Amino acid sequence: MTKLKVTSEKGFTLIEIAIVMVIIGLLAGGGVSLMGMLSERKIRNENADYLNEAKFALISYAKIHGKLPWADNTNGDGWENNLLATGELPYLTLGMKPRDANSRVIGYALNSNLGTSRSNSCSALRAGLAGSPLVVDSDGSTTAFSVAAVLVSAGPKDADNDGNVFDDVTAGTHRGDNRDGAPNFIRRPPDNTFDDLVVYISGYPLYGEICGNPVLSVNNGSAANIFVYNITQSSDIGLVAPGSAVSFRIISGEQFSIRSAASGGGAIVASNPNTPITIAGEGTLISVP
Ligand SMILES: [Ca+2]
Ligand SMILES: [Ca+2]
Ligand SMILES: [Ca+2]
Repeated sequence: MTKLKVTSEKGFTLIEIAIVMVIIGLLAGGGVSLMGMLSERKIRNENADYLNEAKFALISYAKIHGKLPWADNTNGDGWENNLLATGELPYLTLGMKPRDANSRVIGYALNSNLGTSRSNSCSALRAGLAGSPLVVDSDGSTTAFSVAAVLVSAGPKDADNDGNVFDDVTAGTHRGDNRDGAPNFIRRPPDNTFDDLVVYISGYPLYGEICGNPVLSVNNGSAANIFVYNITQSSDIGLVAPGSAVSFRIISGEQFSIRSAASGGGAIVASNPNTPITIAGEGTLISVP
């Protein structure tokens, strides 16, 4: 008869248990930091989406009103404050949700020539934007350039530790300050001392969205030739004979007058509406009685 042989299983030694505990600890720690990174990435993506949403709301607002809204001041009521060019996004004026994924209202600045009317906006855009807001984009040169509007999400923290959630860059080739855009705003990838997100609206695309190529029609009910003079380009766009009507396709944002002689000569002829006039966006009829 065969006897069953009983063997005793050896347990884990203390050292083995300690090693396993250390490995579990390392894995858990890594998991926590991985979770942290994923959640930071998620918040950053949400902020980028929110900025783009605000950008397109601004463009649509400008299409309808021919102007960008003014900024909201730090009273945070969400409504634009007349003539305020740098402040916070007027989220109620735009009908948007108020805050980014870090629960902050985003910074907003516009070129002040774009805050009043379609003809002023198109005139400024036609001429080429100048002045603030200026942006230095680290994807390009160190030269600051003028934009129609800029939007800044301060990101999760005051990364440069200067007491303001918006960050500035005072060293290196690409510098700027997102607190107030003075001397310029700065767009660049995040690092240990900078975590703001910046998007901007350039002038020429906005011109394409809100200005178009309107038609200027001129009716001449008088007994003399009249001359349609383009003041912006210092040249006649045409002559309208007595009793006739002529339509011209023009460049939005340019200024015109009706003259009694060629090349801006003679006198301004009385008309309805009177000239000089800046024409933008929509077709316009000028009648000379
Ligand atoms: Ca306000
Ligand atoms: Ca920041
Ligand atoms: Ca800061």
